[in-house]
Amino acid sequence: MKITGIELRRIAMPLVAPFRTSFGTETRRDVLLLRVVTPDAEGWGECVAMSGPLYSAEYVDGAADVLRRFLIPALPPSADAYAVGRALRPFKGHRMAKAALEAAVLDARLRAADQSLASFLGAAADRVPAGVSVGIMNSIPELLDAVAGYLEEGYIRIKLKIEPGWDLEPVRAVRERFGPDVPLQVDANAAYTLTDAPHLARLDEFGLLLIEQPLADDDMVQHARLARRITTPICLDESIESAEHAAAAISLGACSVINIKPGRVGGYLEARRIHDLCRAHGVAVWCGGMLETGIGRAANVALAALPGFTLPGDTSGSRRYYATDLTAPFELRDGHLTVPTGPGIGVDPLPEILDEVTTSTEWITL
Ligand code: SMG
Ligand code: MG
Repeated sequence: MKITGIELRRIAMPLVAPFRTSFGTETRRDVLLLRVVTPDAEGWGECVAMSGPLYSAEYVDGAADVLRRFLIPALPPSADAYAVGRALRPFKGHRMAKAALEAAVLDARLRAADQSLASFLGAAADRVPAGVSVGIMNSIPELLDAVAGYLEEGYIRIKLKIEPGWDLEPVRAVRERFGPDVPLQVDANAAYTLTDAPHLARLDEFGLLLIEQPLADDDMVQHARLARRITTPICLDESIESAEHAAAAISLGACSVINIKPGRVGGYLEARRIHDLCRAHGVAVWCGGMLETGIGRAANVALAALPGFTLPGDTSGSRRYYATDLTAPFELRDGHLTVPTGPGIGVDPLPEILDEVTTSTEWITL
């Protein structure tokens, strides 16, 4: 399949409310979209890098730069998604940029072949449970209101963002108000160190599904030590950038659960490899989120339908973040999102909305 050219399109999407984590507050999502054009079909990819290098080293201007200077020029003239991965391998890092390019090529290929991404990846379900990630709030009452609203909408798992000073109290308050049966987990985004182990052990009594990325990204060994000192299962997010990292984490005992984000690991193909590896080792996985628009969300929902995704993901409805999504909105039905069945990712950006939110476009001829 010959690629004629690729469009880099930057869009700015206002969030319905600020989203605060241990590393910062987002009020607007600055997204890079890729549109791969071939004679037979077009494909879309969403780059999940944030505006600044705070979640990880990548950031959206950096992703656009490496794509135009190195990654896109390295594409073979006629590429399938596997060939994209091979062609990009010499370039270190920049997994979110690589993932977006591979996703756009894969989408174009699948649309041309009239196959859905879900069926290509090996999906086993036609809907996936919806979880929601709840940011750090200014007060406990504000948090309880937010959680109440999400439970009313039908979310079947709640994740609370935590940081030192906002951990035991919010978890205790949510448990007291909503009871012990609400599936509840926390995400620290690497805000603690191993010296906090006694404090983190105080979360044990709350029956959490897991604690996500308590320690620094590169602290695999210390996560293994922490795992022996707390009973809450440890889930890694930022630490896992490849199937090799996942294998290392599993053999070290650094985690018993992995959050799979296709952007963080370099694409949907690597995400599937991690899924397969974890499944073979009996390690549960779930699909993470990076505040995706409908484009990235559609692809994540397809991935989350694979059989090893046994925990609810950060697969929320569009309106969790966006009053108006780029595509037809994802909506909860009985606490679930429906897996798209159309060719490729199965959704298209709505042209008028896309134009409204676009801040720049750039065309690269191949
Ligand atoms: O898409 O619902 C979503 C975001 C879920 O909490 C979420 N993502 O560490 O898992 C994580 C964070 C990373 C993005 S924070 C700006
Ligand atoms: Mg996380």
